[in-house]
Amino acid sequence: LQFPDRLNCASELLDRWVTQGQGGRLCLQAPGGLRWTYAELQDKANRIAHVLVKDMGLVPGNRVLLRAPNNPMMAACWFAVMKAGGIAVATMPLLRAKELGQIIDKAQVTHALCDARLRDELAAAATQHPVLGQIVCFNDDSPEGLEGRMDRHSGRFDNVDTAADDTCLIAFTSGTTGVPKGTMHFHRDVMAICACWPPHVLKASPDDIFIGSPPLAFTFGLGGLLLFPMSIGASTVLLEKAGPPMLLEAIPQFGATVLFTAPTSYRAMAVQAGERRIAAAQGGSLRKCVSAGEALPAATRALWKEHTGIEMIDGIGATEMLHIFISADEAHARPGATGTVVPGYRACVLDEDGRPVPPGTVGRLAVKGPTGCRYLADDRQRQYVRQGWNLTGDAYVLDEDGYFHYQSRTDDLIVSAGYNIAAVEVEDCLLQHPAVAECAVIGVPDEERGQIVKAFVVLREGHGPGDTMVRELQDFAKRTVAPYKYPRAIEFREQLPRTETGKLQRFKLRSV
Ligand code: 3UK
Repeated sequence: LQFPDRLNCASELLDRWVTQGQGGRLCLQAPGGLRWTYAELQDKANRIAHVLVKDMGLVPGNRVLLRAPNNPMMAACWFAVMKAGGIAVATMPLLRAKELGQIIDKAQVTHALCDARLRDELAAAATQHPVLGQIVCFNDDSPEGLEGRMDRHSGRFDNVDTAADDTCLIAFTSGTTGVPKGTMHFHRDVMAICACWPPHVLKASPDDIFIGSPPLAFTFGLGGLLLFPMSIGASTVLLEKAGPPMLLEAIPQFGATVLFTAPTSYRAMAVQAGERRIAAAQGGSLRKCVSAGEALPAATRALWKEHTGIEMIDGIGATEMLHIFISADEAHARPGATGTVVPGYRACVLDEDGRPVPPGTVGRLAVKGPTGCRYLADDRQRQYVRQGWNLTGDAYVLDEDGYFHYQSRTDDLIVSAGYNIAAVEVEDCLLQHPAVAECAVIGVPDEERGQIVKAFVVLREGHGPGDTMVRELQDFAKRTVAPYKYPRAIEFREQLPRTETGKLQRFKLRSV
């Protein structure tokens, strides 16, 4: 991949279409009838860039916090920051003042664009962290609100002539271990992810309509729901609330064709749609379904296919790597495997000393490519990157055919009575039982065996917890996988602890 020395990703992803006479193409849609073309999004982003520079005193390199649910103004603000040469620091809508404060402090955030409905927590954080001196809100009718200010500026803006390796984004990890880390990405990294996975694996077309749930503050959502569609001139539907019921409704309503969401969300949609099948896919619009963020259980892949006829596209990505680096398209999907390495990247499986292990052996996943980990002021950089290889913290098995099979997080592998047990395999087995809606498996300390397998289970409607159900699930597991893998302990829950991005927080299960 080659990029010119000077590069601004907003010029490539947004302005290019208008310059090429394609400004009339549909770009963004949202519930309530909002439809913006590429030219309209450009006009908004240009006006916001003027507000940032002229009203708020932004200079290139300043960090701009963005806080909003997935909506078109959030997208316009993101591009405005790029155009003005700022650095976007997107934050999850559910964050509280304390967490926002940590981010403001760590990233030295000086400016913020915020959805007025989420103003309070940010205002509280800013009082504690006066480095953030400039906050302007949108969805706000007052003349001092962003829309009022936009009216007073021009719809034309000359993008700041940024270098390809100027930082344009600081993404915070969703924190499955509890402590968020900031990762820095350049303008060229944004273009690199658009050039790797989408054309080689997703293979969407300019007529596709993207939809999904991950927040734009999560790089899975930023890529899948904004950068990737715009890199090919396609359109995207931004939903502020995108739980399974809303997705089931919105997919047919917008005629969406490409869906991005997490494995649990696919499973919940399939379970909720029940016998009716998923209308969206029954002779309907949906044609590509991408799953990432967590291991995709083979049972969920099978359930989704049974309901929609669609083979899912699984892919592992990481905030540190910006997007997906191992994946497989529909035709090459293998249940139980994440896929093969995405063109542009290299991946291998290493032992504790950093030597490649033979195929079929569990080891640590290492990845190298056009994007990679750059932590902001964090000494964990040394643990993540060794000799140019990014260690994602995942245990994988590489098979003879080049497929990577997810096992667990490296610090999560269950070792019970000398056996290595992959939590996902046990989860996948339990998910095949008709009473199980969701489940999570961890290793808990045990005097005799070192660790034992423990399952947390959410039951489907119409099934009750109790000793009989415990025995039933244990017998089922013993019949389905090697008996030493069966969950010796089972606890029933109403729901499982998850991050805002749908990722299971195993550390919370372990600490009870
Ligand atoms: C896990 C997966 C198995 C894995 C992400 C797509 O999830 C994303 O980024 P995060 O920084 O977490 C990274 C970690 O999540 N993981 C993600 N996808 C899979 N495990 N199968 C998968 N398909 O532990 C990884 O190290 O939150 C995903 C695109 C962009 C992203 N940031």
